[in-house]
Amino acid sequence: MMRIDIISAVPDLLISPLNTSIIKRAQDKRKVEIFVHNLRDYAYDKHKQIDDKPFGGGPGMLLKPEPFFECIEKLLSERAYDYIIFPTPGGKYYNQQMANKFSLAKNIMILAGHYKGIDDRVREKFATDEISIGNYVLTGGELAALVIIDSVVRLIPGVLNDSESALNDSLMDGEIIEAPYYTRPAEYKGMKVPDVLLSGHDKKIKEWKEEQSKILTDKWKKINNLEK
Ligand code: 6GU
Repeated sequence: MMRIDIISAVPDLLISPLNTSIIKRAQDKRKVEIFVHNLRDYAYDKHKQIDDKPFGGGPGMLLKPEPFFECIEKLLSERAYDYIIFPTPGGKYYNQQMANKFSLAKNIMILAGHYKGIDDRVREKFATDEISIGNYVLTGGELAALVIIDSVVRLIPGVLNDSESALNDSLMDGEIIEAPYYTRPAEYKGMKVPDVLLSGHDKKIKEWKEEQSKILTDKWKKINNLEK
């Protein structure tokens, strides 16, 4: 079973999403176990302080190194980690290939910063993979951690059922956009489901899906300035 440990100053941002829907089901099925560690539990000074002002000035507060070191070193004393992921806007842009790589791991640790970030010695000492989830700024690494966990857990064998994983076929490398899907009613507010999907003609349906997929993939490449 895969094990994921997340260290965070704001564990409430993580708890509910990790105990909902497919990620919850994956844990219930013993495909993955996920532990959220509250940074404050590792603040050993009398005021349980986890943040402090940055040296050199500037706005905002930084997470202090000691609680991270305490928590990380405790975890490292218990098992080896394949990856220690550090979500940061300065990291490598996350993609499906990276999710595929992480999904083969036994043990993963994720260090989620908040406020202005974490004292940089934590990254320097422990991070194996620095990851950004896109060109915009979040309030902390927690949402990025959830994105990474969701994309990794769904790849673990036995997590998705057949109908869920069929969606996955052509998306293996995240480079093909699938044809649109419709369900009943066949007409809603004057908007009709494409006739071919109601025809029962398997070969024509397959051809239509391939054609739509190509159109949407070309459009996706164009609006994102990818090749061609
Ligand atoms: Cl990983 N963290 C933060 N704080 N902002 C981000 C990000 C990560 N990726 C994109 N923006």
